[in-house]
Amino acid sequence: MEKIYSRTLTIQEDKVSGFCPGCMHSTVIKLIGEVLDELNVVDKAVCVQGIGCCGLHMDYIAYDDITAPHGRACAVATGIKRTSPGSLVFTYQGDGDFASIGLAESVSAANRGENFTVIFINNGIYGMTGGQMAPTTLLGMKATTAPKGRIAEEHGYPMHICELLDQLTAPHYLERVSCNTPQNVIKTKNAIKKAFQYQMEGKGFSLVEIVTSCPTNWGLDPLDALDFIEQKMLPEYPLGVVRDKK
Ligand SMILES: Cc1ncc(C[n+]2csc(CCOP(=O)(O)OP(=O)(O)O)c2C)c(N)n1
Repeated sequence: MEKIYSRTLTIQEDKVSGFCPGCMHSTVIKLIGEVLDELNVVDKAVCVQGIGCCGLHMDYIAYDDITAPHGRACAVATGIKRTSPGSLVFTYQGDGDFASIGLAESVSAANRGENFTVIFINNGIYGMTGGQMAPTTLLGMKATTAPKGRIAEEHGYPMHICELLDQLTAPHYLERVSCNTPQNVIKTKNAIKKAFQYQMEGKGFSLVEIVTSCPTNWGLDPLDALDFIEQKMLPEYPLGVVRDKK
């Protein structure tokens, strides 16, 4: 059972997680809860949720949140942060949401240097709708819309969001992390904390890309999915800081 953080920081245990076994959304939202708690900003937090499995987390964590139309979380977050600059605003978006349907809004917000944080969940697939190809799907990786695997000539290449945004002048902090090992979970937490601190200091746009698993749609059991991250995802999506203006 997941621990649930409420705005008063009590832990509710009356809900059972709806995430699939091995899904890392639950790991990431727990880290977000811990960071908000440690920074003492739970009451200031506003989460703008993307559409997808990421949105399920509104049932488990009780900060203020709003669900944006598919892909438009960065546009909604822009409005919230500009009208409520004292809030700690972050989007929580999958790769289908941020990098595909919402790419224009995502890149535009980054280019404007909006002072909010993006938590970008790269699981290489559209999770909620059953495993369609995302911009982040690996070459050769099967998806329901690419049953023979992704082919570069037909579908293009995996999209590297941190590196793409690194072409822009405005973003303050871009880092890619993962949750496939305990050490990497700690690094993920540190990256989320750093991004939130930068926002509180008024530094502008930050994005933390988290390479995660989707065992259900990858057709793997949770432990094999960890191996898949290590052997296939991380060579394509190397971990580390892509930009940190400090
Ligand atoms: C405008 C619109 N188009 C399509 C959908 C269907 N839809 C719901 S979730 C989803 C995929 C989300 O995938 P991703 O952003 O990768 O998140 P995940 O489920 O993997 O966390 C899609 C296409 C929708 N709800 N609204």
